[in-house]
Amino acid sequence: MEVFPDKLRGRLSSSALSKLYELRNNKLNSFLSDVIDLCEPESIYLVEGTMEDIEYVKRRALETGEELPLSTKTHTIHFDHPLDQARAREDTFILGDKIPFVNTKPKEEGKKEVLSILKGAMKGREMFVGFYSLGPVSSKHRILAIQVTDSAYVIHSENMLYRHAFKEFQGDRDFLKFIHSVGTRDIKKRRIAIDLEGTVYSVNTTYAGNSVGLKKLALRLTLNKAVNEGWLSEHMAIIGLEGDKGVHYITASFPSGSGKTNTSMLGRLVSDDLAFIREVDGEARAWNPEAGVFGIIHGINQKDDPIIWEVLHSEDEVIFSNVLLKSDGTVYWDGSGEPEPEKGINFSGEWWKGKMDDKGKLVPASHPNARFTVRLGSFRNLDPRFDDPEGVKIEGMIFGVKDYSTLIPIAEAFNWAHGVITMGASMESARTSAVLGKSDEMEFNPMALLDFVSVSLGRYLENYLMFGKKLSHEPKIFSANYFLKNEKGFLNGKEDKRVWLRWIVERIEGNVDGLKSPIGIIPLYEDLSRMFSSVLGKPYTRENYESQFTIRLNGYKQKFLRIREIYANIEDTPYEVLEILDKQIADIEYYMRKFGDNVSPFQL
Ligand code: OXD
Ligand code: MN
Repeated sequence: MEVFPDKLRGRLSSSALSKLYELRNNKLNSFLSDVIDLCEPESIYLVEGTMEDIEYVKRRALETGEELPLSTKTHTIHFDHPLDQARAREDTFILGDKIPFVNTKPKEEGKKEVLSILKGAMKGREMFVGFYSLGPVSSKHRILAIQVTDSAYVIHSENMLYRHAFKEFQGDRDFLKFIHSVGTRDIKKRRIAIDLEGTVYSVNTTYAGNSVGLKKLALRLTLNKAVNEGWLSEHMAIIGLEGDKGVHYITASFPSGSGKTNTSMLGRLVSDDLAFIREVDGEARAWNPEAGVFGIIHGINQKDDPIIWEVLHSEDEVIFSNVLLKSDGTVYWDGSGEPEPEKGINFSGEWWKGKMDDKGKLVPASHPNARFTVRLGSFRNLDPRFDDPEGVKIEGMIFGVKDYSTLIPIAEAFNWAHGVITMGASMESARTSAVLGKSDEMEFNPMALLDFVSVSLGRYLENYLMFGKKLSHEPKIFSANYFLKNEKGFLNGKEDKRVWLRWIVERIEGNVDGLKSPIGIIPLYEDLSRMFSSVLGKPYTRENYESQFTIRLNGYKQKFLRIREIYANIEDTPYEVLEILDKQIADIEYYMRKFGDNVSPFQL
């Protein structure tokens, strides 16, 4: 028996109603009628993804004042509440039993609370319903998702960041569900509640990392699904690197704000933030669940980020968020290399140079976590295969951190398990501005995913180790750190990462040997010297090499002891994890007995 709820009739246009009717998706209809009962919107707009829909949403975002027009007609600016400028860790929780390192709330209690805040939240408001696919629409691995929101800015962002897939909802298809309301913007009542059965509720927030369901909220659901089904749903960019023998795809996992977006611009862009990785015929294949970029804008300048700069200055559609709006209708952000204006409007309201907040701290012109939202199609380095339903074959994986004191710039793991555990699972990185709170504190952040794990780390790593066992072509695993310092300051220039990527490609193509060290395989001086010259046209001295690749054995040892302690205290950590860490520590200690606290690469 078909149920076509009456509730839908009064609130939808007749053409939207008949389209919904034609889908004959009872799960969808009953979901929508439940949301109507809960949020009580005045009207509903279905976003199928037609030109008309796209234009309508953009217009509504301006009419509601959620976005303001800029002098370039295709650009807009959006501001989030001053206390809602980043991901709200404390207000985001998985509904369910306690899991170490994961913010959880008992299911009944957490759900009751968020539902009570959402009750009637859309009264007098328009509700948008968007239909999307995570991953290429024609891929058999794509995941369908629905966003319901009363924010035109949120649905506008979804339209730019994800693939429309209305027709795919035909029949009783399953889908992930995201329910968002701007609410009353009362930060004390901000809640992001994640029900791993497939629904996320978000209210009293607009910052996209908390409100745009398909991005970081979906990641919690797909990660859980991946662990249950034996694949990987990761916080990783996907990049194609051109070698002498063709294009090789790698993934890159970096905590936000430590070089991921920038790294993805150095090759062919497939994804800048997220990856689904599955085993197919013994290969690791990857897809980008997204179709756009929600990137940090702070520090983006013409010299270091020419491709992003070009996109932000093109006629293509851009939503800027939390940057400074100037009186001429253009925008400014810190680190752009342009002169700081005297005044403007920013996330704190009216802004002038020297403005202090109520704690007596200078208010920056643009927020350190200010962002841009653009479509992938705007990037001239977009890989032609970014939408390939078969995905791309992954031959390398980078785990990168922002570490001022210990990790060398680049190293290769001995094998999958060594890389997964000592590089991925052992990541510690300086805290990012993408999260509310203090930045620059060192934080344990395995696979740059700690904020997004929705299962216990033990199960998560067990799945990773099992995944490796299914592969007959294991990707090589690398650790990277662009931020190493000594007493004189940073040891590498911003552009040096091009050389590390070149080394990775040459390792994949089997062109270069490496030097065995206790923590992995490291580059040989001669190879780097050749690459600095061919890639950057720069000399590379033996002193440069020695300062960058001296292995700070004691630093590494202390780090692995900290990591071992963490995993030893997690009940379901696979035994193999501790075994690998113990062996790693023992190997370092062996070198320490021979060389002391540091070993120069010339001694290896
Ligand atoms: C992001 C993040 O927005 O990781 O990508 O914070
Ligand atoms: Mn991210």
